[in-house]
Amino acid sequence: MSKKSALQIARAAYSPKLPLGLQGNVSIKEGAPTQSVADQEEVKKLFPNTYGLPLVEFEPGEPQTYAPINVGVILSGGQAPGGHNVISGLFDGIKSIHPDSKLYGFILGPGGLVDHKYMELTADIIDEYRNTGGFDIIGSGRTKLEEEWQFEKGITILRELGIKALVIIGGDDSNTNACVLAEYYAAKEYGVQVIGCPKTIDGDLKNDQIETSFGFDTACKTYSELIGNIQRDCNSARKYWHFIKLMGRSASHIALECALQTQPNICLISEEVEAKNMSLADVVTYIANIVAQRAADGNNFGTVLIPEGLIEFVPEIKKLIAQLNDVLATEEAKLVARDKQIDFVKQHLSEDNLRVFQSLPTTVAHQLALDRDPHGNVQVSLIETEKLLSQMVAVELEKMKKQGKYNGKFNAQHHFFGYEGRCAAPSNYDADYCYSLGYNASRLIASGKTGYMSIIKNTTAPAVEWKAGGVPITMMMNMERRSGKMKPVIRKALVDLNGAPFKYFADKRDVWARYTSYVYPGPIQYFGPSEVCDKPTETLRYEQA
Ligand code: FBP
Repeated sequence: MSKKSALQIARAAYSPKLPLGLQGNVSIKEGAPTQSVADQEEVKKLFPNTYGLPLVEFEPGEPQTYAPINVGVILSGGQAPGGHNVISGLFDGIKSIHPDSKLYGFILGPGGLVDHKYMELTADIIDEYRNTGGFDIIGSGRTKLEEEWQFEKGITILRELGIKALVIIGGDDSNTNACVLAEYYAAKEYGVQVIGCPKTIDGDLKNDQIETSFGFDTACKTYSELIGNIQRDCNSARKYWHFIKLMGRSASHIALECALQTQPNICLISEEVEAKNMSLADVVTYIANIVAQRAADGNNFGTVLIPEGLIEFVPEIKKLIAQLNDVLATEEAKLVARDKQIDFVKQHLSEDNLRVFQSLPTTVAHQLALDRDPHGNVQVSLIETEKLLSQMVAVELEKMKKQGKYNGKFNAQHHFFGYEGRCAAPSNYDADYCYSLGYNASRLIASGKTGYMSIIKNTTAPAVEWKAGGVPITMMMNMERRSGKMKPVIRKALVDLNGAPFKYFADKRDVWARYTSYVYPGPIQYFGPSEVCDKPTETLRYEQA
């Protein structure tokens, strides 16, 4: 084991808080049957065994005796702070059910289940990872679990290890696949339950039942600390415009939350760009006008927050990506050599899409056309939107200068904050939330549930008042077009332009643009007053107000 930092040693002693409903013996309260959020008939047909199940909630109850249970756990997709606490909560939960219960971790994501790579997670291993960031206890991966042969390979190893329940910790795609697996094992009567846990720093796995995905809190606080530091530097030297791209593949929740925490001069929200049908040129003009206004006030500096997924939301580029996805999903495309693919896609694009495609810098065009993750998503973290925008703003400002509309200096610095926040030591919020999600998953297992996601609600209240329970995953599904086919998927939560967090931001942004109103949040605190250490995100605070 590598050397530990002083904080890591002190933090290992932290006891995550649990909701009252999970402390001691529990009883389960079941609600009415549920429906999917849309496309009810199609989703029901695809999930005959796991559709329509009730919402459940745990309350303090009478003592019960259980047999030991073997459980498997998988970390799926991008890292998010708190994953180790989900696993330690699950471990403590199944041990409280019966001390002879065992926990097995599948190595490097869903691929570990298929390839039979696993390890038993014993108490001494778990203790090394309590309250730490990262997913390194067993590693994570993006293998898609969606084909029958994978499910069959999975059941072989699950039977060999006597595993009766599998917990999949992942985002919307991974939980969709968890539900497909739950349905398959239920239909085949294999006797293995599947439970999901809502993970992703992106914050887009949320709805009426899921208040937030874990990791969002810590990641946003980490980025906001860095943005605050940059803003202080920026306001000290007064000579740079900082273009800061923030992770969040699709939705702009991270950018919005960081804006609420730091009050930058500009924050773009992809969902608004789409709703207003803004072109890339419109976005550039919006930024350039603010730069010019600040320059007129003598302020040749500022900060711009850019959500990673922006490019996919600019309507003209979104249309282009949709056609690229369809073109690339054809059998014909799969036979084309990689170095011939650009020419191939160009031949298959409509006139409008071809014009947009050719107007993009070559690197961006190539990234849009070629690079996809295993779920078919454009790898937006590879696209340097922050540089693309600052270069286009510089050109626009030159034009404005010639027209006498701008007379300032424009020097840009570029940053991308993503990986910096995904493995940070979890904040108290994430440490408690994740531990509760994992512990709660053990209670869903003990209650015989499958096709459910572990949920903890009321999280802006003190932890003891949090509500623990489960939501049927099918309840969050609708049908969407993926890789050229209609598929059942959990609906992604984008920034709600009528929601309180965005409305607050929209109300303040003109003042933040013109005047320097920076806030400097500083680093996450683990020791000290509760209003500093246990503060939830601004997003949750406004949403729950
Ligand atoms: P998940 O949705 O799997 O949690 O991952 C989110 C994310 O962190 C995005 O914000 C980012 O675009 C992507 O992962 C980067 O993926 P990778 O780690 O494969 O580079």
